[in-house]
Amino acid sequence: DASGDSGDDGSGAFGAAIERGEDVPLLTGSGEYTDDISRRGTTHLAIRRSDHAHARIENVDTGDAEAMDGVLAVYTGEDVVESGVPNTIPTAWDLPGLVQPQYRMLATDKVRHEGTAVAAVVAETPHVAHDALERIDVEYEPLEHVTDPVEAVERDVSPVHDEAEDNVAFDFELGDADATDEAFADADRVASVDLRQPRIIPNAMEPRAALADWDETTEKLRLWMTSQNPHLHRMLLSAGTLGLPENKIQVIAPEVGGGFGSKIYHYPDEAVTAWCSMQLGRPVKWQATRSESYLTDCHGRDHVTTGEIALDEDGTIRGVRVETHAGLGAQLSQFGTATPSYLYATVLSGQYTIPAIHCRVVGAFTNTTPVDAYRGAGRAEGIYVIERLVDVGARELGMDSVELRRHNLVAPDEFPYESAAALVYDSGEYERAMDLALEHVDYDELRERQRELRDEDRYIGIGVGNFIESAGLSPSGLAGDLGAQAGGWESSIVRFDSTGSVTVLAGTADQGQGHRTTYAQIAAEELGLSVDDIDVVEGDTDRIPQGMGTYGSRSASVGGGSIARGAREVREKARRIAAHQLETSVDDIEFEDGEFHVAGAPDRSLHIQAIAHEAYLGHDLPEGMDPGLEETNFYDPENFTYPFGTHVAVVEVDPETGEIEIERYVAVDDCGEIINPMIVEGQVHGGIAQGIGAALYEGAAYDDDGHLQTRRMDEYAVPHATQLPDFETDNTVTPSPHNPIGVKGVGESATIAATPTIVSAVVDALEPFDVDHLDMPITPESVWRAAETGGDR
Ligand code: MCN
Repeated sequence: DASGDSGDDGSGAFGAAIERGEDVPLLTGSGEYTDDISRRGTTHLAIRRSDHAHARIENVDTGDAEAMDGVLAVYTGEDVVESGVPNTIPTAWDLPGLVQPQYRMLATDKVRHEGTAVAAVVAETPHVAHDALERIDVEYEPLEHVTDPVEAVERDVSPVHDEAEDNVAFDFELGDADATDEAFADADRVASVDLRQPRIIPNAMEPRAALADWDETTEKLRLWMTSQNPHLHRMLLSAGTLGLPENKIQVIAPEVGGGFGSKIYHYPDEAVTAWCSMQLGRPVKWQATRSESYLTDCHGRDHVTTGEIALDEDGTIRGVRVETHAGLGAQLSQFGTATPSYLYATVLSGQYTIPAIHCRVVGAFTNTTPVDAYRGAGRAEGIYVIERLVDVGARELGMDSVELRRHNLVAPDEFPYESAAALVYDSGEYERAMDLALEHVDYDELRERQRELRDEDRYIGIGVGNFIESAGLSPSGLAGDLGAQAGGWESSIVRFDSTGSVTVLAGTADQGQGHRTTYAQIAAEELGLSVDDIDVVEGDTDRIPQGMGTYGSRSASVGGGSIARGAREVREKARRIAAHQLETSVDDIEFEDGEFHVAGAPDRSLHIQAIAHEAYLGHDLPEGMDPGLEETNFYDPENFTYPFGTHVAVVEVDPETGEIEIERYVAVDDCGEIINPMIVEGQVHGGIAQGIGAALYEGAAYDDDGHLQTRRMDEYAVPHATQLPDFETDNTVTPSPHNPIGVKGVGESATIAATPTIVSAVVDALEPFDVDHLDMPITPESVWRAAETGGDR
């Protein structure tokens, strides 16, 4: 029963590889993105950004810019302060002892990273606005800067914020330190790894954009923007930033060209766009350039870690200890505190039964672009650490890494499994997925081939990556206990109209994931209809009253769960109308393929679409029933979902040239019941590409002056299709018991899995050269050096 426990025969839409309905407008160019939208009298905003990593602002002279033809206004940070708006970019996640410095729309006293917004120009055309930026004269007194999270804390450097003299924003601990120390003392062996997870720059196809239209007569703001969560943006913009009630703000996310996390956050730029419109009473548009995105979209990762694993000779893992310095950048971004703390430390048990875990994370301010969630967010960093530890542990024991993994896997009968890192895993069959992945590559034969090839001085490596993910942060109460300033629920409306068509209005917001297709499949299944009968609407806070948005691979489970529940309520109301009109009791009504019929009398039937018509006529409804056929649903799941799987990579490295070739890539994923296998496969493909990108190509770099060196697409290596192998994908299906449709998320799984899998494969290939670990991105140069020196350089 692909539709979970709904108990009725659906339409077969759930589980079908239906083509994505959204693709035709996207592929033919008729999709409407923020920059495609214009209002009468639209003006254009450009933002002057700091070219210093750290400096005091001595003076901002806007006179020359203001005098330019076509310039309407030039604003500084002082102007925003004087306007009296609250002027705060709030963080949405609190932690014990968190230092929360002021974060304003435009800087007033200091710039704290290259790219800090210092002044705003509004002009009649975008070209004039950009030209005017150069006429703004900003005088700075440069200050000492720091870009590395360890140096920020350990070296005596001038603080990024006066409130945090040692640059420590938080010092977070999870797990039982004493029990972990004991486990290490009692264990036969200890292995460790020092590793870095470099900064990743998200590369959505569409850079961020906003169009704000303040209506002075109604005092209402309409804001079109590249948002993954319009309702959260409405919430954060309202009280904290602009000082407006939520009902005076409409946030609309039209087509959004990718996000990967970067469009979750409440940045200064969109807020400045809105504020400028409120000042001028005219529509204002801001469209980031690609380089501006590189400087200002929140980066991901930036961890420096020491991990240790305690083992017994037989391969039993006794404990794991992790200490990480996490770079937060110059300001606390929305979920920038949650990502390296709870989202990271809680997955350190991976797929394994580990009795003792302790993790400490020092969150450090640095003079860099703020860091926040990037696809895999926290979970990717955590799984990377445990998978590297399992590999170095296997080396230490002289054991095959698959055997070490197998020895410690959480078994199917141990669920729900409470890990020592505080999560309760819902369900899983880890060994089955691992064996399936190993079967695809014929693991034993492959190891044999590896041995033979080494005799010919050829080096293939086999990398295995086991992962879990905690997807869809919930329930809201738990999120609140951990510091979230937002809920973990999702909301939707399922609405029949009088012609029998259905509109699903959902609080999530697609950026390419295919919600219009998969949500239609869920509703069609529950209502016995075709997907063509269903229209899905997202991304408009005036049409969809409430929502939390799309991140953390939550839409299928939390958003889809809400839609399924709403559709079931609608179906039950329709059943009561059917019983009434067919003059029988509700219990005697059966439902199949959209048709309600009297049990044992299939010819006495009414179609749900005909009932919809009756519901809106309201002429003949059961006594006391209100007309209409729609339900609003709020769904707050009782737990996360826990997707899992095993990825296997086979690489060949050439120690002479350092070249790495990926021969095969196999991904076995388990995301519970699958709504649309084609979309799931697409998500896995994209995720693997990003995971490989991190392992082999990507990484933001700062120079000695604190300038971003990788500031354009030709300086930052996003992998090309030609650098990627053919992906071989497969699935196991272990339904989530916490979810009305049995689904688990899939949007981040493959990114989480692919990075450790590839690193594991390259390091495995270099085993004869005594290489235990290589930091990312692993380049031909680093492979060559490692082969030369055994990983010492
Ligand atoms: N799905 C399914 N069956 C399942 C699980 C999911 O058919 N068992 C479908 C869903 O219905 C949805 C898609 O797969 O159409 C992804 O679902 P889900 O895992 O719930 O993730 P979200 O929709 O919440 O998307 C967020 C996730 C994240 S966190 C990042 S980052 C990411 C990702 O999705 N960014 C993306 N995938 C992306 N894909 C594109 N094209 N662009 C991005 O920016």
